[in-house]
Amino acid sequence: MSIKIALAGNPNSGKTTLFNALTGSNQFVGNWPGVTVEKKEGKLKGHKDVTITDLPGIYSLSPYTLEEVVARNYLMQEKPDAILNIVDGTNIERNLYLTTQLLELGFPMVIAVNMMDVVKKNGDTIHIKQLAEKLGCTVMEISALKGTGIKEAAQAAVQAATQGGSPKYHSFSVQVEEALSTISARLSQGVEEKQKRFHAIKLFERDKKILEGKVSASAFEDIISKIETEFDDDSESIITNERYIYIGEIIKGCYKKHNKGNLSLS
Ligand code: BGO
Repeated sequence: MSIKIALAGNPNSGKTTLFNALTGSNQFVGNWPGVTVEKKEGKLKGHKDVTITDLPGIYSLSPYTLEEVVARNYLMQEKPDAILNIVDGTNIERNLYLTTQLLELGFPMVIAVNMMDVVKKNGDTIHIKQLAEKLGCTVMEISALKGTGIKEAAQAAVQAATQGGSPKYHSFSVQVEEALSTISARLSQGVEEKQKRFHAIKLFERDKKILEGKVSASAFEDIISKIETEFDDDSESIITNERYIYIGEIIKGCYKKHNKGNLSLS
């Protein structure tokens, strides 16, 4: 059985270091179809049947940069068996912005919190178990540079891929959730059930590249503008704000900065 694992993370999160450590010289380099963004794939060391695809480094799954579009098209079209999301532990709040969006795609996912050598050296604490409970998926601590925890993280991703299932995702406010359900219900059978939520969020954000040509831009305008009037804000900002509030809550319970002596949001 062949297994496809997508490696996703922010630029500078240590993705290349992890990819190289996991695949060694077993890599193939090319370009993503139609664009000059480099595509790297490799076999997981000791697992001929496991292919790791290194996605471009991105901060979000929005449609604004070529890298974001390449990454999300791959995820939606190729449908990996699992995502290995590398997160920079020294910059965890910012990195979780992408993580929350990846979870909404509905694929099995493992989070590898990287740079743990630096986090520990700084005397900071990340409560990995609580983070896993809050995010509803496996979270492992690693140092890609030192090679610690990486085999275990890869093994966890292989296990998640084999087991299947969807991770949990966070709920937005009641009004937004209602709008997402309505949009979701109106999506055709062309969209796989577990990917409906991601599509509904993107359509709510007026993402023009999602379902391009299949859904008219104005199809959900009535639902979206009703919420915008209620919140006095545009739909994309509503989603972004609610996402950051959720991430702030996670950080409060799971991250402690040494020199602050109290729980930190930064
Ligand atoms: C430089 N721990 C530590 N301490 N550093 C790490 C870890 C880790 O676990 N993982 C990665 N790094 P990329 P993207 C560098 O290149 O893999 C470091 O963009 C330097 N370079 O070594 O490239 C890694 O693919 C000069 O650092 O990330 C790299 O996601 C001085 O994080 C950087 C200091 O890793 C980004 C660091 C000339």
